[in-house]
Amino acid sequence: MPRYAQLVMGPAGSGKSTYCATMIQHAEAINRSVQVVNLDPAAEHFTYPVMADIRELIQVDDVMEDESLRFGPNGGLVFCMEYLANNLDWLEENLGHVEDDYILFDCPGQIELYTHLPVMKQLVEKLQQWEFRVCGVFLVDSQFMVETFKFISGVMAALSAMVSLEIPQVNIMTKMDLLSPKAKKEMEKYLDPDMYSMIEDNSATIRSKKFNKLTKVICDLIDDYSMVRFLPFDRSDEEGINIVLQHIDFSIQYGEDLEFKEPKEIEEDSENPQPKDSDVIDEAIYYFKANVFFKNYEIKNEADRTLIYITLYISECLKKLQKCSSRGQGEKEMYTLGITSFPIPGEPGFPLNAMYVKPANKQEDEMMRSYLQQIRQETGLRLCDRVFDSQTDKPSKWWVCFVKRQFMNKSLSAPGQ
Ligand SMILES: Nc1nc2c(ncn2[C@@H]2O[C@H](COP(=O)(O)OP(=O)(O)O)[C@@H](O)[C@H]2O)c(=O)[nH]1
Ligand SMILES: [Mg+2]
Repeated sequence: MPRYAQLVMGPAGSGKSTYCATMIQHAEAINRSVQVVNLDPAAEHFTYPVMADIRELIQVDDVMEDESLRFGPNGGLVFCMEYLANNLDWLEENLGHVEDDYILFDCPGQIELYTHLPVMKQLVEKLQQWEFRVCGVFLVDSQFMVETFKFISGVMAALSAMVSLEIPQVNIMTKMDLLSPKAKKEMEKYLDPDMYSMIEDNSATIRSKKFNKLTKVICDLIDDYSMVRFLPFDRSDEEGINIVLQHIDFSIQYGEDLEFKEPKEIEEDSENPQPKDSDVIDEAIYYFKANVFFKNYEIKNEADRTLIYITLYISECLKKLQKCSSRGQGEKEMYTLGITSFPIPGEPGFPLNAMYVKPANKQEDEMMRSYLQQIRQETGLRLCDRVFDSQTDKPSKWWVCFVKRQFMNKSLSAPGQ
């Protein structure tokens, strides 16, 4: 069974330790076990519990005070990391041999560790030998990224780590909560970097023509190969944190063993039996599989049409439920979505007009509307049963799998597309 690791990197003060603390809290909230190892010999305080701390092996103050070494803070730190690389048995011992564990490594901020020194690479190789799947998580402070020049410098630092470590890497812009609304708006273009337009926007601030040209070429290259993308990170935004975690989990294939089960397997799963007297709503939830459903679906009768309607509605519900952290909140959202005015067959906006016959008169119209509304309400409630664990009120295992799957498959495609 593999083990999973995030190597949390980035310049000093970019928010690595805060990121680790936030992730630990988030993991707790969604019932996942995640632990942290502090690898920063100069760390003074952090707010998370550690499973291992490099300062038990070596302290940067001791190195700096050593008469024979006479290091400054930077040199001292690099010395400590090299010392770690030469004493990786210490780390192995502290990590133990727990299968399936998930560990964040809170690394130091010396940028040279990620650009040209071999220490981090040695660490990665060792972790891989110990059966860890490692994802690099490179943080940059959004405060320093609001201008094109600074953004490019952040991109290059992230790229440098990517190239030297040769592992999947997720890049993150931290401290999004500190940005003014205007800066946040400005930041949007950096999060989905259409580098061309950025350069056009800022060309007045670029003085040298040659420099302008070089910057443009670098941007084009990065853009063409989609090499560096950033995800926003705001420690107060649960949903955003979850998206970051999903990206990372996806890159190291965390939870492969929790994959979606085929309906037959679920039937055999005694914890999750399909209700004996199930109706079309249960069936739709039961067979709901993002992206697969419509492509190969042949409509045979009215029940199939209902099934398709419910399936589309399920995907709407799930988008809402993704933002809910408790069953109570979920039920409220589902109620609102269920009664919100919605189109029925024959009306513009109904997604399946080609497949449905519109009501022949006012009476049929009303009946159809009330039938669909009942279906919507009931579907929403039953989804809450699946999405929230009845004992913990937290998102269920099924839901965690689903979100992951959804992330991989993008959104549901409509019929005929
Ligand atoms: N407002 C805000 N402050 C943050 C955030 N992340 C980090 N900080 C602050 O930035 C400083 C440096 O953070 P720290 O996690 O110690 O950075 P590290 O050196 O990369 O480990 C601390 O004062 C944190 O409180 C964030 O998301 N929002
Ligand atoms: Mg730190």
